[in-house]
Amino acid sequence: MHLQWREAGAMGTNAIVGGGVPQAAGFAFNQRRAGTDAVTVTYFGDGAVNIGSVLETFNLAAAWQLPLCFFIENNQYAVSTPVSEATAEPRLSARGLGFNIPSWRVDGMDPLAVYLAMSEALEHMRAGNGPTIIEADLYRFFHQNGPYPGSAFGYRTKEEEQEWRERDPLDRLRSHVIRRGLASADEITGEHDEVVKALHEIGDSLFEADPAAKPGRRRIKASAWPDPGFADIGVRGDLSELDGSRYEEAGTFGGELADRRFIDVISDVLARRMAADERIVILGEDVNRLKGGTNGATKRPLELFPDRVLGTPISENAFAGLAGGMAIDGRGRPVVEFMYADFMWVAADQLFNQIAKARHMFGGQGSVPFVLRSKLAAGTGYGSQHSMDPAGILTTAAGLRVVAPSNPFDYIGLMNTALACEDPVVVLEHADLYTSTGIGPADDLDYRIPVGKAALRSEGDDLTVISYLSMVGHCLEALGQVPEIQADLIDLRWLDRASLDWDTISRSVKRTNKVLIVEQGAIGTSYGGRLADEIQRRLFDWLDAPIERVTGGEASPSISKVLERAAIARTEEVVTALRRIAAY
Ligand SMILES: Cc1ncc(C[n+]2csc(CCOP(=O)(O)OP(=O)(O)O)c2C)c(N)n1
Ligand SMILES: [Mg+2]
Repeated sequence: MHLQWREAGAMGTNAIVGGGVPQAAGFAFNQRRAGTDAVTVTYFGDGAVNIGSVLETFNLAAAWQLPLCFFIENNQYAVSTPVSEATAEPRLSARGLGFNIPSWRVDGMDPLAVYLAMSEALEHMRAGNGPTIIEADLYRFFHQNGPYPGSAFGYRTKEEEQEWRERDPLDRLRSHVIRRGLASADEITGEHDEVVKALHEIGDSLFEADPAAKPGRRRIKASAWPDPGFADIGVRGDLSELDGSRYEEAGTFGGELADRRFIDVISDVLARRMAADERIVILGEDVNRLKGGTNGATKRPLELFPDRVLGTPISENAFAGLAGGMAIDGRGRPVVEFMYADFMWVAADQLFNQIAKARHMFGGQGSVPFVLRSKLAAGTGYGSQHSMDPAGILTTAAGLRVVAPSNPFDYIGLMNTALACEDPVVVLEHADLYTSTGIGPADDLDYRIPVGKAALRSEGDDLTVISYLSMVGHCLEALGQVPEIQADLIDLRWLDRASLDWDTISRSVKRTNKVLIVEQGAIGTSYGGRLADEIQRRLFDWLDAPIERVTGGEASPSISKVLERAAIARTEEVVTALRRIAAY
């Protein structure tokens, strides 16, 4: 598990059953886009055939005709569960029919049969005809892990194991080779001994006799253990890729400013980056239709680069994973759109277990230049499964950077930074902001805003208000309505733990000695709780009052306008909190 050897083309083994399969589609996508005849082969078990990641990727790879071979190692069991108990269609290769994927079923104990099947599959994929499935019927002689046979656990018989033993593929290949005169028995034995010797040498370099245990027991040498200081190495990059950036802030910007519509700015900056970086590809549901997706965010990209704006089937886990694969491979720089933030739960494995962990899990050597644009739609009447603020959940993942632009000027700079960063970055967008206008550059689409830099939107000594995204505007409105409070308003911009701007927060809190954290969404998935915890830990001596918070209610918003309004926070809730603090 978690092994990667890029030089050998081994892109990473996975501890989530089926979890690597969507990424394989991303590798195949890059191979085809690079104009090579290389293909990707993803190996997984009979148990993995039933998980959504695999089935979604069957569909996506076939729809997009990717050169991807799904290689099913049907060893008859998933841990102790036999295939016949896990599915009503135990002919696993027959799954291909439902997705229009040509499939082969071979005797996996016969290396030549596997070779022939793979040769035919390769021909199919290299001819540009899309993915293939190979099901190899085979066996593991041992239990799923450890040194004992499966029969020792009672889920199969010794007789069954013996029958498969008699078809051992190594013995079988050996007898074929001898029969055909390709090598003598002695030569093969010599080769075999060579391999065993090499394995012993490797073992000896890692193990030594354990003086405290029974004779023959060995232990790992002290020198083979990693330094404990390595535990967090590689969680994210060092941002050196951003060296030499031209950073701008609206207040000091030398170019021409104009009133810009938020949604136009999204569309313009994406198109601008696509013109500059050929690796950038946009993917998501309907992004290639409706003149720029459901909100118009992909309008310019679609006009200028229609081949690089890809509408996906509805399969967040598969297309997020495919994009993760593109990024891990590095020849692609995907921008994924989630139509609604709530769908991150549907793609949770790819987002949290795969994309967010990949840099660290594979030893910190690779990068994952992946951008996810995710829309928050609280207030649009779409109800409890379309209205979440995902900031609190996304920022639990150490490997994700999370950015929340509150105005057009910042959106351009922050998206440019996200698209230059080698870490995965989630860019939050709020539907309320799409149709709003604000200050932005008249034509400059190339500046960046630094990682970890918040912005002060108003200044005052009474209170520090901390917020992000559309709630920044609501806070400004609220402060206008409560003139008895003069507050610093910090627009965090960068929300993930590693990118929080503690300089700005500390400077303010040391002056005001009071904090109000404002967010819109439900209390359970809230972002502010953890921020409050960190603030009281770092700044306890400067606080004169408990940290106050504005959040939505307990439930996710309902569709009814009245109930939705009651469930979320907007200007009025901030006003109430400010008045409470003023009276304190
Ligand atoms: C999503 C997920 N569920 C459960 C597990 C625990 N688990 C690890 S291996 C395994 C069985 C996998 O069976 P199969 O796909 O047939 O692969 P095999 O080990 O037989 O090659 C299970 C249930 C896991 N790692 N990931
Ligand atoms: Mg299996």
